[in-house]
Amino acid sequence: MQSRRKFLQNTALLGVGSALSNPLLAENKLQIEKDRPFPIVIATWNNEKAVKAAYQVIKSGGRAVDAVEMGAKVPEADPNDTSVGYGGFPDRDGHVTLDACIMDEFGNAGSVMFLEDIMHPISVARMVMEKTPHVFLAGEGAQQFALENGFEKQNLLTDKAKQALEEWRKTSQYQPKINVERHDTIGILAADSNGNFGGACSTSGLAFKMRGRVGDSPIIGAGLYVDNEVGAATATGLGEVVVKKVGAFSIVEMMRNGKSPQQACEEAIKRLQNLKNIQDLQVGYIAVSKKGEIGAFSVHPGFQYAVVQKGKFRLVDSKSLFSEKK
Ligand code: SD4
Repeated sequence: MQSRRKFLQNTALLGVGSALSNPLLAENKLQIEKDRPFPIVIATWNNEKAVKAAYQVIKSGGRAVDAVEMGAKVPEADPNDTSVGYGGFPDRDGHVTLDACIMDEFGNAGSVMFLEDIMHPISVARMVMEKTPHVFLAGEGAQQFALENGFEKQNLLTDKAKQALEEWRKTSQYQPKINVERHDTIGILAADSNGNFGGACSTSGLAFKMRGRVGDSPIIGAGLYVDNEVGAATATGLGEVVVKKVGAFSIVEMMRNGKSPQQACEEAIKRLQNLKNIQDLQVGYIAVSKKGEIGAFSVHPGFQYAVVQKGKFRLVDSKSLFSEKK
């Protein structure tokens, strides 16, 4: 009698053979591949190098979660990016404190917040996801975990960031206003060739924030949310308002209920309208659906997002609630 294993092997071989020998089936398969919107990588702001690095990971057979981790590491290591990792602007006491989170296609999540002296918080967040029973690690505990797992302490405060703090201290006016600082927080979403998602978000948070302040970026559901059945969303801008509206999760839920990513991002921004001072703040959302559709929307003009889809890069100006540049 034929064993079950042998039977499966034979039928698999038969399947491949008939697809290859049937030109119609082979052509169909090619067409399906061509029409597929995946792989796709999309990130907040002009994170061109990051989306390209992430895309490369997928092309080399990596998972979407590997891709977004790699993508987020690009601005984390860039001293000229003043909103993420090394070179990030410090809090008002002169400390660079980092927030990051990551999610994979199985709904796993990991996050670090208020982490100091570690260049790649996104990789620590991934380790929290994969090596601990927890989701969030904060402050000293997050750093201890990182050091125990092979990360090294590094001074992340650059001369440029120090100078910016000194300049700010001349007035010490803390009123987060739109575009007063270069917003470059990276929120990055990816889907591999099979449409499996991953997402990551990494930031040094608001420049000159109070010591201990944590924003939306490491908060699962606020700064980032991935649901492999539906799609993914991420946020940038003033974290306090994103947290209050649980931004990324609300976008994914709206997509689950039938809205396109564009409609969902617009609705999520409109929901900020009942908060006071909306005209003085900036928030940008991006989202991707399971169909590979993209959405983006912001409060004010000036928000851009970077995309690589089927090998092609583009930088897109997001539509916004207000049309006048402030
Ligand atoms: C925060 N959302 O910490 C971040 C800041 C940001 O581009 O996105 N800057 O509130």
